[in-house]
Amino acid sequence: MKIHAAPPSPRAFKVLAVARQLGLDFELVPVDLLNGANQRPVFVALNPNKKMPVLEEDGFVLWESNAIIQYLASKKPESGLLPSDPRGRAEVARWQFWENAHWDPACSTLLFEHFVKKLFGQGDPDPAQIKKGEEEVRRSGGVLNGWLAKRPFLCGDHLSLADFSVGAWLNCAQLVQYPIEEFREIRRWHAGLMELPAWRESIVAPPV
Ligand SMILES: N[C@@H](CCC(=O)N[C@@H](CS)C(=O)NCC(=O)O)C(=O)O
Repeated sequence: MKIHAAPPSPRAFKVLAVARQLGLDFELVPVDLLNGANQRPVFVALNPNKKMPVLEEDGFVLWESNAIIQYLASKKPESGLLPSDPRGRAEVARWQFWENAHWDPACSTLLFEHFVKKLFGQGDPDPAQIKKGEEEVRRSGGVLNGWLAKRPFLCGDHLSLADFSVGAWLNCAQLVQYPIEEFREIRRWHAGLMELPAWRESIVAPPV
């Protein structure tokens, strides 16, 4: 099984961390975004969106990080990362859809403005975009913090894929200056995730 990824990205992180948490054998194929590796025909043949991460296994190709981690967890149902009962599975789906619709756009706006733009020589941060990103992180972060005040993990007492999908964005919290100082439950939860060896092993400092 190959995982094509640029490891510093939160979307790559969730895939690599879940694969390691599950103890799956895989080959990491680095995607050098800075040099346009995702634009090359060989990569576009895997993902016409020209985006990583991508999983490849015996001719099966899968893109979209949340779909990939669902596939990985399905290989190890005993891990409990993706429950098999309908309600447990729906709770994981709820937070993965929430991440895609709200948390990813909010966090990635700030990641782009504060860091990626400079890295790719795409100009100065745009104050209007930063304001928008901060408002969205505060709004969604309030929901997340309130939810975590009542349970140790996003889906209750046990670690699940939801924690990987949503928590992945917090590894770069300082770099990206998310306005989350007031959200104690988020910080408590993320500190717990950082205790997982698979989580720590998958954090890769971005190039500077
Ligand atoms: N929804 C997709 C988003 C993937 C994505 O946006 N990947 C970015 C890096 S984090 C990428 O490959 N960007 C390259 C480009 O747009 O040129 C997922 O979760 O897998």
